[in-house]
Amino acid sequence: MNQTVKIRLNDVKTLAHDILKGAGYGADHAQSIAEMLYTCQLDDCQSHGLFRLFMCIDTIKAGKIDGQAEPQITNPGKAIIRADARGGMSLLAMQAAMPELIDKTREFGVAAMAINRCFHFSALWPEVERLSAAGLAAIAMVPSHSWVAPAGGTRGTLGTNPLAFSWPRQGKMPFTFDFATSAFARGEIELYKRAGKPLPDGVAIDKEGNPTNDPDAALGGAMLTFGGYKGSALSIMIELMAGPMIDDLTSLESHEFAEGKGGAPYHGEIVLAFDPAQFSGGKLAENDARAERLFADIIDQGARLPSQRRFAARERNLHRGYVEIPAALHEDLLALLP
Ligand code: NDP
Ligand code: PYC
Repeated sequence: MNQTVKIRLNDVKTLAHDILKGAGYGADHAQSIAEMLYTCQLDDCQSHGLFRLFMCIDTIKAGKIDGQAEPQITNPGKAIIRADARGGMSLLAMQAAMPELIDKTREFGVAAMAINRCFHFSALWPEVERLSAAGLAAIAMVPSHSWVAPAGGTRGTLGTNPLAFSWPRQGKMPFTFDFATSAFARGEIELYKRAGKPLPDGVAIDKEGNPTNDPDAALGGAMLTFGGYKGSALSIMIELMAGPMIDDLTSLESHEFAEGKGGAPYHGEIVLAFDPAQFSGGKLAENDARAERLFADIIDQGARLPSQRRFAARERNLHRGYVEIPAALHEDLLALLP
């Protein structure tokens, strides 16, 4: 970051909330979106923090979202919870169904939540981390828009399709990771564009299918998956599990639905939760200790666990009472205020 601005923690939520309300989101949606943006900004997740307000506003402007939608929660199967966002942003539906997902997982050992008919702009780690705070392991997956070429392909078919996992640890922050199955998240490429920086190799191809380091050419061409055919296969799995399996759209279909009008993708999300206590054969403490041995062996080598940067940022920002964002971003956000 070059020039930065410090924003006090409470002001992060207020700024986001006021922009969202002013743009036409209902009070509950504005509150849940602002909370998510604050949570990400607190952890210095720049690509899905306050920066994502632009996508939220573009979504309203595109005219397809219902900014007042009230989610509806149903139980199509014993351990399945369906949270129908009914054409609104995903977060209110997710929040409404989360307590039931936790209860069902404790009851059955395994449970799944399908969020349907939602616009989706956010990071997934806050959702799986919340489940780990309740002592559960969790996986969350979501498609997006068909910006990403399959390995060996030349045009966008897959979404940036993030995969998040979290594992509860006694008395410690959970083991959590959350990443796009594209080499870069779309939001990260947009940040490179804003900063006028070239992309590293291996992130995207241009419209003609040639490798490119130019963010504009990447956004107009196709993104690449991480890890070649391995990331590509994981991304296809996410399309299937969070698309047709839960009776919702693939990234291709979401892209078509948008009709080039911009804003957040519209599709579904799946969250799977597991209760380690019920798998443990009565040896939860012993099994937890074995998991801790695994983490210790990783850390002993000087490697770091995923999310450590994030947890450190959270602690630092909470301690000092503010977050720092680029001054140019702050200026552009202020211009969104009603
Ligand atoms: P990153 O590449 O920034 O990070 C991926 C994960 O890897 C993080 O958990 C990170 O931990 C960890 N990590 C990074 N470096 C190391 C390292 N050296 N050793 C161990 N772990 C490491 O993620 P992306 O840019 O791919 O995704 C960013 C966010 O974008 C995600 O939260 C994702 O959910 C969101 N997203 C949302 C989409 C949507 O459709 N809703 C689509 C695509 C992405 P740490 O944070 O501590 O560095
Ligand atoms: O960064 O790829 C991304 C993204 C897509 C939808 C929300 N974020």
